[in-house]
Amino acid sequence: PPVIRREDYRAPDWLVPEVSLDFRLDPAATRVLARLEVTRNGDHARPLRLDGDGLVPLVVRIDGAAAADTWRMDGPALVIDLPGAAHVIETEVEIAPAGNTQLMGLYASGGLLCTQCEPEGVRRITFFPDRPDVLSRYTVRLEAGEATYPLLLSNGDRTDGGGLEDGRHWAEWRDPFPKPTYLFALVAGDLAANRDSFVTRSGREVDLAIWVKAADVGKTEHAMAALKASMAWDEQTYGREYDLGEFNIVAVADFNFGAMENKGLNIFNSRYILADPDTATDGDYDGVAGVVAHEYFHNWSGNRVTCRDWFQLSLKEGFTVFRDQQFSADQGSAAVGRIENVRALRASQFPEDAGPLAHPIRPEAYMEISNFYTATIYNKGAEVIRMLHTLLGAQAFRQGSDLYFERHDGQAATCEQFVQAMEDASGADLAAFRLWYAQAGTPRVRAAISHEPASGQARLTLGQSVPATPGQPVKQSMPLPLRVALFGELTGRVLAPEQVVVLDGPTKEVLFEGIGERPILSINRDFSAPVVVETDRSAADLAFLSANDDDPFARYEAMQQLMVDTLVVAVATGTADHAPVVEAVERTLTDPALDPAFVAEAVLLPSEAFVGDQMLVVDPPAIHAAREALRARIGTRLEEAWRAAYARGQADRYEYSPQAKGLRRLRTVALGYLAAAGVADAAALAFAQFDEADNMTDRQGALGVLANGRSAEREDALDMFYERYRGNGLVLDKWFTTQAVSTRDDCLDAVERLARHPDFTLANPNRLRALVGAFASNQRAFHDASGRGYRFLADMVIAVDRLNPSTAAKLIPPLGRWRRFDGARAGLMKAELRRVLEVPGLSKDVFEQASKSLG
Ligand code: DPP
Ligand code: ZN
Repeated sequence: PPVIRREDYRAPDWLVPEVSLDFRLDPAATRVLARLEVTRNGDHARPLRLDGDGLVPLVVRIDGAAAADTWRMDGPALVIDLPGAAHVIETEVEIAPAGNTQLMGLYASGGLLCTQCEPEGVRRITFFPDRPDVLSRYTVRLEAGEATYPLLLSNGDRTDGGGLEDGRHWAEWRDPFPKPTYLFALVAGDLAANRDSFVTRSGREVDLAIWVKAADVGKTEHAMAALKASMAWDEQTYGREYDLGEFNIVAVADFNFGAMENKGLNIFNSRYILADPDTATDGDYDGVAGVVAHEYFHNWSGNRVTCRDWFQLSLKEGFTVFRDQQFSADQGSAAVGRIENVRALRASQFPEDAGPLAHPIRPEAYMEISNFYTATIYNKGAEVIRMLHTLLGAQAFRQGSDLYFERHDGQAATCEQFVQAMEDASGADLAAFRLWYAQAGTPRVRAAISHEPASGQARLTLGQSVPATPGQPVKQSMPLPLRVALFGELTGRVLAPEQVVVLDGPTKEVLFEGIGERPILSINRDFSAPVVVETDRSAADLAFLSANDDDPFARYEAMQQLMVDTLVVAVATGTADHAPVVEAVERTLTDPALDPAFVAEAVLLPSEAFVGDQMLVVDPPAIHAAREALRARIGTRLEEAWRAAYARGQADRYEYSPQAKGLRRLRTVALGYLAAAGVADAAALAFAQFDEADNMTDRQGALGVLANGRSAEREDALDMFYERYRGNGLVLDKWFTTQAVSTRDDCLDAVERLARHPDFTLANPNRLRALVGAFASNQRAFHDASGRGYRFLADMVIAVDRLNPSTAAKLIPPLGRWRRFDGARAGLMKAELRRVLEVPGLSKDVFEQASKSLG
């Protein structure tokens, strides 16, 4: 497949300022009539090229006349030779949404017809210049059978509609804001709404509606509250107001992404809309609020200002993830939110940055853009924006964002223009900062502190290196904003209050005066730079920080480092001193001043995968054994404290509040440690929690603990859970995932069996991720020495690729980590990648990921 390069960007030859689309909707055969007003862009003689994917033109008219000899097909595209500067082009095609298993373009899901057009879905619906820098005003007419499709939605505001003969009806929608193809959307179906309204700060009333199946309307309250909170927050924090009379959200069960920010008509994966206490965990509630906010914020960062080309994807995604993270921090616990952000970054972005698929947040080349909706573009992209916020300060950052929106409203912009606006508004020199857009790889920072008691001087020595990544063997130093503070070992006092040190060369020294006692270094506080920090801090220093640092993230981080150091030693030598970890956990667990939500995160051991990431050669069974041994030790030694935390988390009645959430979280963490300790009543406690729960957080938490064990209660609970929720796809996903992430020896057998379960399907991306994606994250089971885990994943990739290439390709990265494993495992992993590549008719999505992964 051809490689598309950023340096080859050329402005579009033709623009389409106005478009009318007329849909005669039918699942088997939908007619799409398009009327494009096209204008030549610049002085050239090139023809009009309309992208298509699997489309056959039934009619092509130019300025109202059939013109058979002026157009031709060039592969999937329709090419028309045109004189002059402006024309009207009409085309007609027929498509079959019911047969669209890619879930890209117009497709059917659970009796609905809906669209997903980002990044290149419109070319599967109609002939069009399907690129983000062609902005058009859309008028959309929808026509369908009224009984099956009483609801007809598109972007913008509804302008007209009515009944027709033969039980059909129609609606017309007009979106006054020019937008690229990827933001086009329509929905037809039989849905009910949770309706509300929002008055913007300038006094305009906006009609809000969240459309779901009638039986699910009761599960939309949390999403609606999040939507209204997001609308108010964006006015207050960024001065951004909503701009249409309506805002519609639709939930669908089959969806490739989490959600989609189509102008005025957001379409969501139902897992990020539906939530009630019986079916959604506290984590699910957070996911709903975060994604509702994310998509809403795109109305400015993405829609009003969009991307010039797909290499600029992080322009909208990095900025919008940063915005949704800020929002969530303001709504709930900022400390726990930051811990979760960093944990997600380390779980998915760091491995990506260290492997064969590493790319800068603004990539240079791709075969298939769907492969670049990555943790790097999204999560590292957000960290880059966060560093700008740190470097410039909140006020200058806001001035920069105001200038960016003011300059580029209605345009398709670039990452460079964003940085330029930040630079112009703040006066800061961001020349070196631009490297963050160009260089891949996670920088490593070495930090050491020395102290001279006589002079009262402390010297912080910093060094950085940026590892080589594919296509980038040599790297320049990047500006790394590191929040630093010093604490006194003896007094526990702050010796040097927090300051931002910018490490902008290979090395740097920072001198601190008046340091009367040995200082302990607290660095990269609040995770101010997305880097790996290496220090020679002792277990005692880390334990000190885990108990005394005044930055909650740094406190969490010190504990994690202590745990990681202990586990790495245990894996390397077969034994380690558990005492410092046990003592640090005890101190945190029994500190009454700490928020239980924070405690629950701080006392969790790092994942097996994260421990593996610290090692030259990953040894999955040894890591598993070392981690389980440490878990058991923490459980046994602190049994009384875990029992106390467990009892404290027992609520009379479910409540949704930050306090109640924190206690629930800590309760299940405590249950996990009691089970790890092997206390006699662990299974009975877990089963009672499972059985008596009045909320999904407690129920799934207990099920997860049981699923790791060998009790009779385990099978009972899994059966009961299945019987109770078999009709609810989102909850059934949890049943699959719980078994796929189990720490039991027979997990792989169970996963292979579950793949043959009647409720397993390749057609639904959520179900696929629930079983196959979750399993691939289970380091020990996936990396079973037999290679069966690899074969299972490759079989899934091959099977899914026939239906849904973009989703199949997302399963490949775990196989690409072969360089990190021993020769036998690496050989088995590579063999599976080769087997995938030999499949005839492979999609370019899977080809790109598998061939790059083989390296
Ligand atoms: N643009 C979507 C989102 O990240 C993904 N398709 O919100
Ligand atoms: Zn997004």
